[in-house]
Amino acid sequence: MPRTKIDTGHKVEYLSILDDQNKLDKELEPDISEERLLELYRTMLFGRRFDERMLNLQRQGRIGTFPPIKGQEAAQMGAVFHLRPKDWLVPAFRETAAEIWRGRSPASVLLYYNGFNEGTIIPMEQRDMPMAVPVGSQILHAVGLAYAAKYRGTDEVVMTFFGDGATSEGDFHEGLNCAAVYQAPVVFICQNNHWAISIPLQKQMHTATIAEKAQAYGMPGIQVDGNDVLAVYAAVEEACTRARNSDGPTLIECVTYRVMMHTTADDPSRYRSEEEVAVWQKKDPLPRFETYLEEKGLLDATGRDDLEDKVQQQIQEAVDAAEKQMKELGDPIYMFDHLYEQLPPYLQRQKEELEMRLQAKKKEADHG
Ligand SMILES: Cc1ncc(C[n+]2csc(CCOP(=O)(O)OP(=O)(O)O)c2C)c(N)n1
Ligand SMILES: [Mg+2]
Repeated sequence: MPRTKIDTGHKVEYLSILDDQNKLDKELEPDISEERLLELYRTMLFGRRFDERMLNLQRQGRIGTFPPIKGQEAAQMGAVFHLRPKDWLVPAFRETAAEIWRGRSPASVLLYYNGFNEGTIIPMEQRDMPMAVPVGSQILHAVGLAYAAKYRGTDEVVMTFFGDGATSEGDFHEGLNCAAVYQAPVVFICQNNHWAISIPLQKQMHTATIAEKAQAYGMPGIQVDGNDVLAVYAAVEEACTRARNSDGPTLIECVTYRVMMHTTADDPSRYRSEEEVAVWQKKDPLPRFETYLEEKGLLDATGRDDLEDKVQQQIQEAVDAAEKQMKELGDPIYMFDHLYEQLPPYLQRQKEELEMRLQAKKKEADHG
């Protein structure tokens, strides 16, 4: 019996609409109303400025460790913008812009990164799952939600985000397989930002793309320029339509870059070059989208300044509200209170360390 070849019929499609030289492919330009285009821009700008402010707050000791999103605003907003309130968002831990657009208050983000349980509360009617720090675990939750939506005969869509590193977890493979078998209405958004802490993409996998992994599970997969918000928007629109029409899941690989550190506890200069970062800074999604809007006559210098002012004001209000609430709440030490009747030794040690740090902080404040 000679060896034969099975033609799976698949090639990986790559989509870019507004390239990094700002050349627009008119034929592929998605049909988005002027109002929605500006809203999309506002949310991306908010995501960027809030991230910058959080970094300042962290460096001033006013919030704890957090993972910056800078450079990934298009991948997040171009995707989540398609969700209706009755759809589900299942984030990882780097989707601050997407979560805020869905309705999470920026103040609650600040509370969360200061260790207050109050920063994790999601209103019952809001169909968002909490941030998932165990890498890849949220993928399974998304598939379960989508299976339930299908079982109940709704047209709800579930969108989940994860990184390139998460594709090495068993949860990713189990999740995609299960979603395809049950034709569950999930949109899998992989933000391939080239790094999983200090592990570069080429040490994470041996395939040319992440999108091609969809083929093995029997679902459509596409790679898009994740710094081109129009390309993300167009690809995710197709995927959401597919999910709503009971045509199953899709994997979308958004090629982007983590411009900043993994979290504020990380120093990327120890493992990557400045030259590499500089290449990606030139592909920054925000100026690219700004130029597009300017050329359409939707944005000018005055409009941009006004928006910057409004965004900064909103951020300041959030910081003030969070700091006021934190003062009222006191110390976040009660985070240890309700999980165990008796704390295991490792948590007891963490509690004591936090108590010590909080006392030192108080002393420092008292001495001006
Ligand atoms: C199961 C698990 N293993 C390890 C970690 C530690 N960890 C946190 S983030 C991360 C890398 C994630 O990389 P990626 O999925 O590419 O997401 P990114 O941080 O780039 O957004 C690791 C290993 C974790 N949180 N959970
Ligand atoms: Mg990554």
